[in-house]
Amino acid sequence: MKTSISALATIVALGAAPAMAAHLDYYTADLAALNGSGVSGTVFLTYDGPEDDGLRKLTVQVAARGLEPGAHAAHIHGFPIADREASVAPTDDVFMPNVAGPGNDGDGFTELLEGADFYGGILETLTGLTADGAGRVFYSTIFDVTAGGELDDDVFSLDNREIVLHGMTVDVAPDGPGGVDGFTPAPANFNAFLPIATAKFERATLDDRPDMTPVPLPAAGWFLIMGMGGLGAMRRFGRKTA
Ligand SMILES: [Cu+2]
Repeated sequence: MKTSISALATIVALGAAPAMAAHLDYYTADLAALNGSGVSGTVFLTYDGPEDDGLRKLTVQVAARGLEPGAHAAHIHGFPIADREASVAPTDDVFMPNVAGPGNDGDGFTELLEGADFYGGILETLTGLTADGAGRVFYSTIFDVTAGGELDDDVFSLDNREIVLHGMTVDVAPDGPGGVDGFTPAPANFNAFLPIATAKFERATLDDRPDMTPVPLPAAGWFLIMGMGGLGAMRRFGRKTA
């Protein structure tokens, strides 16, 4: 049922093809919405481990929906290797944004730095992640991690690492240092760094890879897109999902 991969996913698979004898590790993460964003989706990582040539690469695939159309910041977050601790997605059951306390200004938002206590700092940036006109993301990128770095470990692992998606429009500016959260004053009210979804990576198999084929929108969705700009919007939509 996962055989209907798109051209995009096929390219990714071909990219990993020379690694027949390599050790592949898979991780998956189900996105949990933050700050009432309504975002959901799946993230899938393929770590192509060292071969004779010593090359290592990490493929990141994101299939998500419920985002505001346009560009979004997105990162792999985690704690430093020397200070590794178990990360936790800062959902409302572990971080109550309305309850002020240490590391929580109680303003009702799970802000960038409040969340960082749970998912750590930025380890890798998913450059160019963009939601289409219907708020959907089908994104893939490959990191060359041959040189190791922040994601490296004694045994390369993405355990206790998370993905965080950012950026949504809010009615009220979160408290705290405004510049830190990238809040743009009204009328834009777009908070570029506000976390909108996060997920902790878990070990997976290839069967867990999300279907990267954009399913056709229901008729109502097409009417919405048409209403948002007619053919121009359709052309943009087609290019983003090609
Ligand atoms: Cu981030």
